[in-house]
Amino acid sequence: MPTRPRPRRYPARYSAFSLLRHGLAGDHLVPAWRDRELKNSYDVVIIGGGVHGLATAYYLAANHGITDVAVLDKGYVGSGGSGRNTAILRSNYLTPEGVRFYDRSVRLYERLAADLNYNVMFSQRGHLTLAHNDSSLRTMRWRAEVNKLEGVDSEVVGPAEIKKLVPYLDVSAAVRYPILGALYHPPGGIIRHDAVVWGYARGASGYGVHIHQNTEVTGIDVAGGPNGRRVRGVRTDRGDIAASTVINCTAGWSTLVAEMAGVRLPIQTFPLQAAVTEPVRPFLDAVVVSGSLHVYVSQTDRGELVFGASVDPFAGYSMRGSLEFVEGLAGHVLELMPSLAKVRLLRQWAGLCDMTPDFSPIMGRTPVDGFLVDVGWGTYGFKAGPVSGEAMADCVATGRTPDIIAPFGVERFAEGRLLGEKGAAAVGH
Ligand code: PYC
Repeated sequence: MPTRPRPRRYPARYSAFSLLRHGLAGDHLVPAWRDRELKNSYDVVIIGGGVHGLATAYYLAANHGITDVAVLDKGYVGSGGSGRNTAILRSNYLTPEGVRFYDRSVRLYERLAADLNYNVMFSQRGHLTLAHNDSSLRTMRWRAEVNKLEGVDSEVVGPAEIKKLVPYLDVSAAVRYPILGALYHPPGGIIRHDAVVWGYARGASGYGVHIHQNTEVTGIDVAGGPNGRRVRGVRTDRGDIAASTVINCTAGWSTLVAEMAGVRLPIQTFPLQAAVTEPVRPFLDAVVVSGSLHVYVSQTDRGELVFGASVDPFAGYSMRGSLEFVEGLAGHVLELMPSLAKVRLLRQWAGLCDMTPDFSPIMGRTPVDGFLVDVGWGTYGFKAGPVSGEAMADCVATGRTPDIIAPFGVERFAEGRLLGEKGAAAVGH
């Protein structure tokens, strides 16, 4: 059992006087993580500097003492899906395997600020998935029962309870999409997504992990081993790196990276757009999702309304916003909350979602020895960051696939053991 390395200490708490002293002295700009020389060999190379890659690096170091680890990102940390999502956390999934997995993530998120000594601003304000017709209501009941059996707090509530939780929703019958009920999930909420990324980066770096931004992987070396398929390292635009373990933690480019190692994945990539308004007075506490209207809304602590929808109808790699999206989104939001008609949108953006046929991720070992994947995150990747990092780190350190991710192996597609999560994956896709 390796002894746990001690993380480098960073200034943690300030009194009012020390804050003033640091502010005046200008010595408060301690970088959250260190820049290091790129070595030509590491024990573990992680491709992708988003929440999944950084959490994996952090738990490898913190839980297993494995610190000879490099996280490579072709851009800057959090520049992919981790900085482009709508920051919603929840565990009210449909399959028992999914519920258990995301519940572990919510629990890790609940203690993340303390674990990382970094304020990630997790606000468990409750999550409501509205049902506008009988079939949605049936799915909500189904989800509530599976959630309860797995110990997750979810229940179906009626219009009167919804009105108490979100007074600005029109729950009368006199609307085009009447609200018949909702799946209410009190532990759900929102988090400051970039703080999570920075916190993990800082934590991992404190243990000695190397984080290399602007370092693009251009190839993966595979040779030798019992079946001629053993990973040897990666090629990058800054030189070759030897490694006996390489983990693909990318989103958007996961199939292209896996193909570099000769692994084909059943994934198609779609853009997902989102938008944010000017700040308005706090009026919306819970996160509100409507599958039928393809929309979800939350209000940040600064007062902005964050809106998202389902993925674009065509596969692609574009990360530009479109007018069609904003038009559709505005129409759907106004069906739910007509009083927002005068609120102005400030920004819109897109991220890339790697969709699998069953709307569940692909995690664990692959037919290439030493090459692991943590991919296929569709529209649900950010909420799974902590549990994925913890499980992938266990998988590398112990050589065994942890039970919590065993259902998500890539072999399920060949074996016909799909894990259908479509009924609980974001909004209707
Ligand atoms: O699965 O909760 C979700 C979600 C929100 C935004 C995209 N996906």
